[in-house]
Amino acid sequence: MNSVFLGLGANLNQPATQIRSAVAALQSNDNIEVVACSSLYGSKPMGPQDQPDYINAVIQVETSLSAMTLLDVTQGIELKLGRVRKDERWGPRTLDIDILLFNQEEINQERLQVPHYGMKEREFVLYPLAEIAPNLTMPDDTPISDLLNYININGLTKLSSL
Ligand code: A4P
Ligand code: MG
Repeated sequence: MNSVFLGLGANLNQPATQIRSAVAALQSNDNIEVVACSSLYGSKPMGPQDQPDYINAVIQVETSLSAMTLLDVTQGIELKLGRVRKDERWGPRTLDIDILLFNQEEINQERLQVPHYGMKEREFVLYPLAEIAPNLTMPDDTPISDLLNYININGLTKLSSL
C-alpha cells in the first residue's frame, strides 16, 4: 500500500462542496481509501489577487495505485467536477487536486513532480498537512514542523471539519 497526501483547493462554484465531492469521489474508488482529512481552511489567493478566496484541505489516502495512475484518477475527478482548464496560471478554479507526497518517493517526470514543487512555501498546504500528520518529514528529512516556522500564515483560517 502506498501512503499519499493530496492537497485540495477550490475557489469557484461553492468551493467547500467541490472539495467534499472530490473526497467522496476518491473514497468511491475501489483502490483508494481515505484515512485522514484535515479541516477546511479559508486562504488568500496565491497569484492573481482579482479572484475569490480559496478553500483548501489536505487528505491522506492509502492506495494500491501507482503515482501516475493516481494522477489519472485525480485529473479525471477534476474534469468530472467541472473544472475548465484555462491558460491563466494560478487563476480561479473549481477544483485542483495536487499530489503532495507519495510515500517518501521523489518523482521527476514530465507529468508529475513529487513532492509537489510549491508545498514547502504554501501556508494553505502546510497547516492542513500538519493538522493530520504533525510528525511527518519530507523525503529530504526536513520535518514539516520546521517548514511551518518559516512561512507566513497569511490570513489562513480554519473553517470547519471536512
Ligand atoms: N503536475 C506535476 N506535478 C504534479 C503533482 N504533484 N500533482 C502536473 C498534480 N499535478 C502535477 O497542473 C498542471 C500540471 O501539473 C498537470 O497537468 C500535471 O500533469 P494543473 O492543475 O492543470 O494547473 P495549475 O494547478 O493551474 O498549475 P499549478 O502550477 O499546479 O498550480 P498550483 O501550484 O496547483 O497552484 N491560492 C490558494 N490560496 N489556494 C490554492 O489552492 N492554488 C493555485 C494553483 C493558485 N493559487 C492558490 C491555490
Ligand atoms: Mg495543480
